[in-house]
Amino acid sequence: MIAKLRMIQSSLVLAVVLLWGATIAVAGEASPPAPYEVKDSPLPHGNNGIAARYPGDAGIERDPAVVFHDDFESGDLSKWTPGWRFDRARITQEVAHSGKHAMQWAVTLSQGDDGGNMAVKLAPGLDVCFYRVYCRLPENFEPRRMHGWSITATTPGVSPLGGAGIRPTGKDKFTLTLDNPHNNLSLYTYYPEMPGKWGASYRTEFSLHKGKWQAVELMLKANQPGHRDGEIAVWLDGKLLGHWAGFRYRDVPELKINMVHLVLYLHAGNPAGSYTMFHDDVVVATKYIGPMAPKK
Ligand SMILES: [Ca+2]
Repeated sequence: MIAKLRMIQSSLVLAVVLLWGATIAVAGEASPPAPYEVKDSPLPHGNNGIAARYPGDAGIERDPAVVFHDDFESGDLSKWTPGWRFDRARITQEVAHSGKHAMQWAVTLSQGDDGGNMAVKLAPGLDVCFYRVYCRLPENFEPRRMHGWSITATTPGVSPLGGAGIRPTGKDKFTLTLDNPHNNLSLYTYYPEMPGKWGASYRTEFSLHKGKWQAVELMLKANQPGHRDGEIAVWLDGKLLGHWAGFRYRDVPELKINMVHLVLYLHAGNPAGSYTMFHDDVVVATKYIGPMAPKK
């Protein structure tokens, strides 16, 4: 009887050792499963978001899912935290998507890259963030040589948009940036399991248009620590252009999305000259926002 018990005991020990071995094998796997495009995405699109309930965005800031709104009708940029080359930011009445005011990046490209950045801090931090911006690109630049706006999660002391080429650890940061290489709207994202050290690009087949107001919406959903269930998505005027899932963005729940950035970054590959990029009707929320609904 005792011998039998000992045998069972040894089998249990062996089973635990094997399980432990399997755990080590998983932790040390050479290439983790890559994120994948979600076909037939269940995400909402079109006029099925928060904005549909607030024609002209009137009162949208009072929706329980909305954490930030700026239509720039205050005539200033006091809701924003100045970032890189903030002196290029202006309030303009030249063109506006809503009301009489919009925000404008006024950039004179001479030597090297140029642009500007301003940000909104989100407190408390979020596990999922939808970020809708109306933008109007200048007629005279090559959109393939620009980077756009971002959603970031950082711990104190970590630069949200700096640190290019540094792989996140799972505890310090993750980011999502709108990008436009080869004139394809793309999502550029930093996460611990990205294949290279420069971030990974998820490309759609769609392009931004010049000289026209367009609603671009980004979604960044953090994973549950221990799971690869983070997601990203992008919409243009309510059309879902791309949705990818399977990201491990973080290993600790306290690393949350805590900033959005309104960025224009122009590469020196554009001809020297003056460029203006207009923004209006910014909304940040925890649910799909969608394009502005017409006023009744
Ligand atoms: Ca406005």
